[in-house]
Amino acid sequence: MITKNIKTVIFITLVYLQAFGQVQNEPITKWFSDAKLGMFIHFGLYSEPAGEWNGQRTGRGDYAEWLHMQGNWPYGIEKKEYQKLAKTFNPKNFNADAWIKSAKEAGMKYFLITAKHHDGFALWPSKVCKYNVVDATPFKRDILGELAKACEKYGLALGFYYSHWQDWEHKGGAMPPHITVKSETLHPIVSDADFESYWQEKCLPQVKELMLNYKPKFFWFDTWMRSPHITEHRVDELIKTVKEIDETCLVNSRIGAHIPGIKDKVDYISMGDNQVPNKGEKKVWETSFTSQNSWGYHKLDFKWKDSGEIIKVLVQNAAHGGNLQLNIGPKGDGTFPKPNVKRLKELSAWVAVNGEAIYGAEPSPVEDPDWGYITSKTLKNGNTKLFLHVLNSKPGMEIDLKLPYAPSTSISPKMLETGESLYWYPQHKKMNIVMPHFVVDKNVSVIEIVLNHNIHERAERLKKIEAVKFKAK
Ligand code: JFZ
Repeated sequence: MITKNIKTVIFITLVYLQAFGQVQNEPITKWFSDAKLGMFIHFGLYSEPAGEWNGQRTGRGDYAEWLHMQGNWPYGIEKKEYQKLAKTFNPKNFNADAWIKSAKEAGMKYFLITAKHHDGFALWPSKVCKYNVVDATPFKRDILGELAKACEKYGLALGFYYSHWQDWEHKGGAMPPHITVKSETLHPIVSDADFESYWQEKCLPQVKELMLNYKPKFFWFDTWMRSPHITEHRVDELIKTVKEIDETCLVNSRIGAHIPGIKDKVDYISMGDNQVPNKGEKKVWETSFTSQNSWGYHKLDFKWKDSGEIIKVLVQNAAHGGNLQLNIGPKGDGTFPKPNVKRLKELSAWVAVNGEAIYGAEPSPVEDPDWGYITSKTLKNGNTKLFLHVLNSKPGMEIDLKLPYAPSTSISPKMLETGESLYWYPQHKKMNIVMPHFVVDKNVSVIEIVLNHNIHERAERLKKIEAVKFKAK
């Protein structure tokens, strides 16, 4: 009886250790690289004026969240004037559950929000600075707290955008470079000593507060050009502040975009705004992608991207090992603009059918074809499954898939959505596949191909054989 118990205990311990050991071996970025799709939110005092100030449209760049600097263009708005927006900030229809539910339904695996943007206003009851949603507005609700709860409920990873460099509220926060706005008189150049006081009094304590209060899984810090204030030492200090509380919390490269070797210091790489590269990176990366031109909701900006474009960028990034973070600027009342509601539904329909080709998928060893993009997965038995993402498919159109070797005739390509088997014929190291006569998806139609081997191993072996042959010659 006793030995049996001991045996059971040992058995359970071994199983536990093995499982635990495996979890430990996984890189901390695994969830992020599997995710492929996230929601980015720009929300704050600027959401109500939405790109308009005294009947005038915002200036250069036309970003609604830059109203403080771009309203009354080109001079910017006096701090006292801008900060009055807090007195009327009251997003009555804000519903954290509804936001996160729609993100979940659209296939988003994580959620990122501007905890504090450049204007320095905090969306949580910060003890560090009274310029926040509870102490300074009639709304008096902890927006981040409500969102954190909803993320927990729907299983989305929560992350914060925090403007560590620019802060237009604190006297020591960095101001926009003077080439950007004509604000010399309003905003003098900040000395390093003043910046240091902002850094110690506001930036570091607020980041610590966010870590302790809401346990985010990642941060998105924001610089985009050389700044004398963001030194390597300060970048290290900020990373340490995060990692001391939670080692697994991810940090992005825009914490110090201009610092040499920054990519080695951080967990993931952020592309420039709306930048969709043609090849991958050594580390996991993401593109933050606007729905309109502006990040914050802009009522006079009608450059809405359609869902086809969004889906194409999603598969292009996935094929190169990157994520897409689709930005939404909620309106001043706390609801999503109608065009976003529609696009989220369209995205939701696409991922409901084709999600398998995206989530947890990897780039394939096959180079990008001219008709679209390819992702791949390694199956449990070690074999490879390829997903061909065909853009703008036409009835009966022919596409070719170049393989590292001659294809076996037993391969059977199928449409992922309908299950239709596709006719194809081999030609040297190529499969010529005929698309269905009824277009499955006019944006991105996905074909799945199960190979009876591992394409990476097969390609490696071929390379070695070729090398031996070459030597023999
Ligand atoms: C910054 C912010 O100023 C902007 O308001 C928004 O939050 C966006 C996500 O980030 O703007 C940028 C940042 C980087 C570039 C351009 C604008 N860039 O790399 O070209």
